[in-house]
Amino acid sequence: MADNPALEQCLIDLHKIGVIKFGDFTLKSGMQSPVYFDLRIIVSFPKILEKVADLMWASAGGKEYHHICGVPYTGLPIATCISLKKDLPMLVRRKEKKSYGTKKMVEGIYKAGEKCLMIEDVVVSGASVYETVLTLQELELDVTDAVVFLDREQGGPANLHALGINVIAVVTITEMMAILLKHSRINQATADSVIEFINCHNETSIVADGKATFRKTLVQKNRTEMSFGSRIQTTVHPVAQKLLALMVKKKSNLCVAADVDTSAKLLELAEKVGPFICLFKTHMDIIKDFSKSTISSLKDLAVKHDFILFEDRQFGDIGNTVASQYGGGLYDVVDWADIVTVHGLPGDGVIKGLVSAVNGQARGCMIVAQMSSEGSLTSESYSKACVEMAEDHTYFVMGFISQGNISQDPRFLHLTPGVQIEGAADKLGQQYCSPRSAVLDKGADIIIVGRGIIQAEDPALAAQAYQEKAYAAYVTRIE
Ligand code: 5BU
Repeated sequence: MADNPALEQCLIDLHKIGVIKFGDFTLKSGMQSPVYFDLRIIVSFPKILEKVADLMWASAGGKEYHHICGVPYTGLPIATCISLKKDLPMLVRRKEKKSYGTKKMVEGIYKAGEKCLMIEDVVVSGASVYETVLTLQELELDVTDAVVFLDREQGGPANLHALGINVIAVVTITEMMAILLKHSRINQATADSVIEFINCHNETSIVADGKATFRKTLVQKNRTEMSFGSRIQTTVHPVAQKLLALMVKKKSNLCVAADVDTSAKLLELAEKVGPFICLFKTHMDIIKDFSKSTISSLKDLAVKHDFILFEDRQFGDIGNTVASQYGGGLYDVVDWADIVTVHGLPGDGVIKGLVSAVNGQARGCMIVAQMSSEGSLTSESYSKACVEMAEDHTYFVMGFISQGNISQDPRFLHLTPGVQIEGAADKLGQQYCSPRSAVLDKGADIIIVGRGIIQAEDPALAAQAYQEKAYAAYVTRIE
């Protein structure tokens, strides 16, 4: 990047006043970050606010606009500053609709077709910019350009570009680190840790109307209308991507519930059903002779037959407790299970707790949003809250254990237990439906089958039958 003394001085000032912070931060999403930007505080430093506004206006490239609009909240004072200096009328979009009066979402005077420039402080996924742009576009304003001060290089400009919005950033996080390093504001190790973090978390997506936005095209579709293959590009979750690819390759949307009680039975079952499944679900605490070697043999079989390990641990305690349960104890689940189940009941601390125990591995979870058992207490509003929790934590949550189509967002897999070809119920409250009904009526992407397979005379043959029925139902669904 060419030398830009004004930008360099501005970044030094921002660092001095504490806008740019280094350390260990938990972001709104629960993600741990070594860097944090708090541009909100620039309202206390008018001279620095003015410098930020000047740099942003200079980056805007001299196009003509009728209006300027800041994304609430930090974009607002910056837009106000530019508005005053450039005599450019402002529009203000409310964060929440007023419950009285005109109920207008946008304050200011405008006409359809007028051009408006968006102003935002930091772009991560671009979701906030997009939300504001959508409101303005609904009012028939012409909004295609956004200027942001900092691009965190986590996919925001690409996401917005896919939705027809150009983003100009004053500075990227890489450039910012280089400038702070050049002026000895930080050391090499700090700069490296930030760059490494960005490299590991460089993809996000925007969900528009509950549907994920394709990065490469503008097509938006419902989950149940989409093929597993086309859903790969809608998610940035590494385990979800791997699972969807594996489901396509093996033509399998079958998960076996390996509810057996010894290591030998577990491994024998994995060997037999391995070729027909995408997921091998365990309740490891049922195994009487559990040991590290059970896990190492199971991992070998997962590689041999290409399936993913899924511990149905149903974490349901406070974050601090689940962190210890997940990453320690006899089972050390985080070490070997690619996916675990978790209850939404404790609130999102349970997700944050699990995430805190993940040490660089690709790991994910399914939220138990609905249960198959008779009299289950999972109400509609509870399931809805689980979906909201998933939407807030897409870097860890891959989907749901469900009994119905609770989300059309193609990123979220729906896994449905309580499936048997015959059998309607057991004596302890389990309720069954057929593989076809699970996929077509209940919106399952993956069916979970335990006793229907493990108690069959020939589990391999049974697994093959379930695989074929569930996959055929899925093919019917997307046709
Ligand atoms: P079955 O033998 O097919 O009934 O086994 C179903 C499996 O799915 C078993 O491991 C249960 O623990 C698991 N399960 C379930 O049946 N229903 C639920 O709502 C949830 C899990 Br959550």
